[in-house]
Amino acid sequence: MATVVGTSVKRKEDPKLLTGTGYFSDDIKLPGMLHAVILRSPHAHAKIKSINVEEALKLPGVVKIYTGKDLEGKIGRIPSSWLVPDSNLKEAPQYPLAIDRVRYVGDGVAMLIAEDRYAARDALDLIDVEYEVLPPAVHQKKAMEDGAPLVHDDIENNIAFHWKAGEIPEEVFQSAEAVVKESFHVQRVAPSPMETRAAVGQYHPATGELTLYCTSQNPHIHRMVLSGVLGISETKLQIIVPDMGGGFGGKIGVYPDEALVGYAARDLQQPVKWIEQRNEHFMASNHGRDEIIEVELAGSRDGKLSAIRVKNTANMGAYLSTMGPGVPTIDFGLMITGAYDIPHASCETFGVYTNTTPTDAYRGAGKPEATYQIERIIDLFAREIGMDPLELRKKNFAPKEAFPYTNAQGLVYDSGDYEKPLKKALEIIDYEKLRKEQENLRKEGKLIGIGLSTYVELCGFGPSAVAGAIGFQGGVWENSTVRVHPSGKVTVFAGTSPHGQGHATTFGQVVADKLGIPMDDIEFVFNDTKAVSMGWGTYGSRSTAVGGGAVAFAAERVVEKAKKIAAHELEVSAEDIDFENGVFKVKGVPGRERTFQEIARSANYAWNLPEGMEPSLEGQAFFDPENFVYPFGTHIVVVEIDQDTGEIELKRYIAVDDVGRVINPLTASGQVHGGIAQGVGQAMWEGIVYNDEGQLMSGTFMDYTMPKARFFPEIENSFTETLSPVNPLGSKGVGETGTTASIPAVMNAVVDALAPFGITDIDMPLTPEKVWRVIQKGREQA
Ligand code: MCN
Repeated sequence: MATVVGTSVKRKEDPKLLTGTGYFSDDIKLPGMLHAVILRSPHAHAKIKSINVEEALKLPGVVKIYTGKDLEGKIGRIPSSWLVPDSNLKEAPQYPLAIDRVRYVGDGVAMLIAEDRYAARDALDLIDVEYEVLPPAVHQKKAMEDGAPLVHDDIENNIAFHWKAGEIPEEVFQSAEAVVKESFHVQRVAPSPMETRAAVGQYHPATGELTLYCTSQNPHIHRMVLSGVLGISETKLQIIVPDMGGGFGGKIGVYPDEALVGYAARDLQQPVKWIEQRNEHFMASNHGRDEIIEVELAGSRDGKLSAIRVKNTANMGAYLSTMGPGVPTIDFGLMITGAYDIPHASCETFGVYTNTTPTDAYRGAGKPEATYQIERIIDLFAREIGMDPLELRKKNFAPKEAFPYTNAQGLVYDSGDYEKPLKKALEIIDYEKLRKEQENLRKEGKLIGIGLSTYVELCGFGPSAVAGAIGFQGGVWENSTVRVHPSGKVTVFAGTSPHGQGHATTFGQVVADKLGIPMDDIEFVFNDTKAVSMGWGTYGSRSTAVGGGAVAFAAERVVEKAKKIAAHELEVSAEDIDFENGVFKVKGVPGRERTFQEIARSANYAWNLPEGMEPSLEGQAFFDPENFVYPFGTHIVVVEIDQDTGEIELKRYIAVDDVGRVINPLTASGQVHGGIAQGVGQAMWEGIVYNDEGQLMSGTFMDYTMPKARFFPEIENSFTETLSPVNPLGSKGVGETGTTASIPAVMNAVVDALAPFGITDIDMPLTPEKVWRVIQKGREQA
């Protein structure tokens, strides 16, 4: 049997999704199920003077209304799970419902439970809340100023944390031949998965157990955190994640809503369902990014970079969310040198409370921001010294011979060969020719731009010791059990939490190769904390590198034991057995063999096992890798700008990514495509906007522009393979590479197109109006 790893197997997950037979949270219908809705604050900042629920309670079908005061002392606060050390971090308490003050538009004020969803919505309008509106702090820089309104009274200047990494001797900048500076705003965006958040709670009075079905990227983290919030033993709380329509980081967080649903189900001893509405998603699900990044890059006039100094002022919103603090610090600050061997680096990050929705991880989490600033500033440096940005990049790449390479911030990049994907991308696009064409077209007055991004990103979270050192309140290892049934069919239990990535397909390929059985003989169990012993979830593109590693090791354990059984039956020692394509063969004796299925039956019947061997055939592995993984690559974008309308056309998009061993080129390409769509979305269209009163101005898809397929050219994506030494598959993550690489590639292309007007920077998103205005200004100055 040929190996299936490395081949484009179609996704096993798709048939049910394409035929509408998936099973999502809103498909759950339980006997006697009630419906919850949340009353949310219309104000960014206000005191709650009174809440009158009398009229609402009178409406037929209304069962119960909880306010923050009702729940005081009965339910715990929602903690952040990333307490970044040495940052003077001040975590303000977040209660599932606001008690006396609301701190952002969307903050929960009351939960109403009714017999049906419509009665619940109608009744919500009858709750009468008297607010005293307070001045809000909205923009992070202003929120830090003396005298700015305080989001939490005891947190001075709204500073949630102040973190620093790296020192640069002052003379490095003073003596540099060239220094460029720029300030970039990586704007706030909304993850916008197809399925909004949801939770269904079911309490079992006989056992005291609570089952919570919910949208989560990490069910075991939800169990760990919510058992604390709800005061219930982890053994009595089961989290099940049904099919889930995407997450993109927005469903890592443990939110008040899930805790409230669990609380109500237990309190009322009746199932309770809550489904987030799209407008709630815009205001009450964590946003991503919103970081103001000030960068200085120093180097020589012949293009050798010497130092990078960065200050990041991050808008954390009203509370520190589950992973929030780690994003603009560890994830961002340790990656500011990108793929380049820059000897000196320092990063200072302020996390600032504001009266806005909390921010957390969004596809890439810190790495798109880190890549954005370095890939943009390196283009500016190239312009300053009059060098082709491509040449400057090549000159400063961390050299292939230096791997494992330690960057200036102390991270050890596992493996890399940055020239390899660059070379391939340049060949695909024929860079020299393209530059000439651009020159000619410019003469004709056309605005053509070419943008590059030669990125590296950190992902594959593990090892756990590092997680502890950086303040993450948990481990990052993975677990898998491979259970072989008497028939030889296999069930694999895994701790990752797929929600669109296709783990059943890719992990299935790994197990099929290891056991030599067809993929159709392998079933998976994910996303159930009772069935799967432990797991740390799916985010940070860690599932293939870490979870896939655990699956591979667990399968190897099965083979190890099966080999011993085969050897016993064939009356030879285990060393004399070869295992190939699902058959255990005695070396050099054709025909003396046992199939995997025969051994599965032997192991389970246990009639004739080697002395002292336990029955059954099952392997479990816990894998804590020795390091993160660092995928890299080159993306090249060509754009043309319409001078009269400011509209940008993406003419070509070339992506060459190196994610170590590619398990499935089809699904990996799908990940690259999706990632690019979201990165280009950030560069060109998306943006969460608050006005100065803290009102959300982009709270629907009418005001928040999502990328659409027709906006894109065909994405020409391919891979190079530089294996990772830190996991058994040699694989690195691919889930976020497209997002990380695409944002600066597009922006560099657009700035390049606008170069004839002397433009060196432009803010995201690139709305036609903004681009048009920049062109007009450029024309006036020319
Ligand atoms: N893969 C591969 N070879 C590799 C690496 C990955 O073939 N060397 C393929 C596999 O099919 C694997 C998939 O790519 O299942 C993603 O693997 P990986 O990069 O390990 O990422 P995770 O599975 O941990 O997924 C997380 C990542 C992140 S962080 C976000 S955000 C994201 C993403 O994946 N959110 C997604 N992709 C998403 N895709 C969908 N459909 N929905 C989301 O919410």
